[in-house]
Amino acid sequence: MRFDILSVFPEFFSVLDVSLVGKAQAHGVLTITTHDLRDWTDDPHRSVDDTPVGGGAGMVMRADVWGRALDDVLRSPLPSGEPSSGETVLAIPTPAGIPLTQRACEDLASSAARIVIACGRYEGIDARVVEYYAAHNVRTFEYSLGDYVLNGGEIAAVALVEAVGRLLPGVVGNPESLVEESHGAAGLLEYPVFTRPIEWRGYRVPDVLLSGNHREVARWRRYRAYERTAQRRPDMLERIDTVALTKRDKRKLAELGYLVPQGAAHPLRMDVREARLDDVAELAALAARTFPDAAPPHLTAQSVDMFIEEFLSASCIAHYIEADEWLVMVLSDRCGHLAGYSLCLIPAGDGVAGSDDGAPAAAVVGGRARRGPLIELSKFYVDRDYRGIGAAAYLFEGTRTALLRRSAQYEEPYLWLGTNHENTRARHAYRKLGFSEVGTRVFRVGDQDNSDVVYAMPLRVA
Ligand code: 6GU
Repeated sequence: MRFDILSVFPEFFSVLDVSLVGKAQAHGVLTITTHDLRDWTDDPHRSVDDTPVGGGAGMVMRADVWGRALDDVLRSPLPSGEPSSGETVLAIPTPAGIPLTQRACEDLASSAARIVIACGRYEGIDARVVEYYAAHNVRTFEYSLGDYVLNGGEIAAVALVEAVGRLLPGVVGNPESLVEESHGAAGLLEYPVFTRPIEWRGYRVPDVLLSGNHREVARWRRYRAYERTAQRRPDMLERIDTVALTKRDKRKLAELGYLVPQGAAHPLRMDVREARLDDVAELAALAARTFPDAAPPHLTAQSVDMFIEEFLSASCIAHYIEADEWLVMVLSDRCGHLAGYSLCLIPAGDGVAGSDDGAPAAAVVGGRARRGPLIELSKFYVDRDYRGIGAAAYLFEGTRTALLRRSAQYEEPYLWLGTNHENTRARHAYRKLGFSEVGTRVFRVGDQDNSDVVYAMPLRVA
């Protein structure tokens, strides 16, 4: 590949003579020619700029000078021996360009035979220059390195040569190191890397990397990549492809707030937050469609409807949201669509919530006696498409955190719930969330009685 760089500072590009790009030049994999734009000026001052038409600060680079320079450079032949296949691309660094991406660099590396880089200074190049060449069958590419301003395009030209050049065959010694890197095919930032010494200033390399278990190492790296990407580049995480994700991958992403519901092509960023009054309509609809899912088969539709009418109507939900003793948490996307909710009854002081409903006031779990309130998890529902993907664990964690904030002054607050004994899916899920079975109760839905299992757990994780 051939690069031609035009600039008023051609001496700037001596950096390209060192390192891998320098070696690639020495081996003939790529050729870099720099050109002094002032060679195409036609006045004694060798001036390349003028004041902006229409007024304003700064100077603009002249179209006539750039036109003469680019005509010559674009017309000059490729060095002999190079395949003439591939396009010539006119690349123009500018903070007003499209962000330079790894995909764009890959595309240039595979499709371009020559890249001519026109480095502007001052306020940029007269806009007619790029317009003219685009109209005359030259592929143009106005690109930016990021959302900040440099004094000129030279740094960005060096960046383009290196980012494209390293993708050419033979530039990077081990092509495998191009596979698992940031901005690679997976669309994630790269996981953290380590080398010897294993222990350095009291910091140890993570043990899993020393285990020799390749599956575990691969999983550990994938999860660290998820975490990093979630923290630093959430925009990237929302674009990853979900088809190859395992159930465990989806659960890991859910912990980070990125849910992959049934059929979703990309993860969806969701929050667990307290419900607001503007959630009422959506929340009432969610509550009405999820409540029957947990009801045992012998319950009649009429009993279920009576229950929803009495306890889950929009006006009930508005009351739960407004009343201090109730905490309503929702699993919500950024458009306010709700995929799950929890409803907790918080007793006054270190009292018991739901003593008439079978609260296990005397229960001790894991040898940890209750010293604080016994809170009732009265409702805990996740929409159908969000089951089995870690959404419940994410909603529960958000609920637990909110409850801990509310009972921060107590040493050992407890949480309890009742669920129908036939609902094995829910019972399994509650055990996985950390609950233990502590008793039974009778729970009335409409005019029918149900036998429930009662679960409890300390709110603080051990
Ligand atoms: Cl490509 N040029 C200039 N002048 N500033 C920039 C840039 C390019 N990318 C980010 N800032």
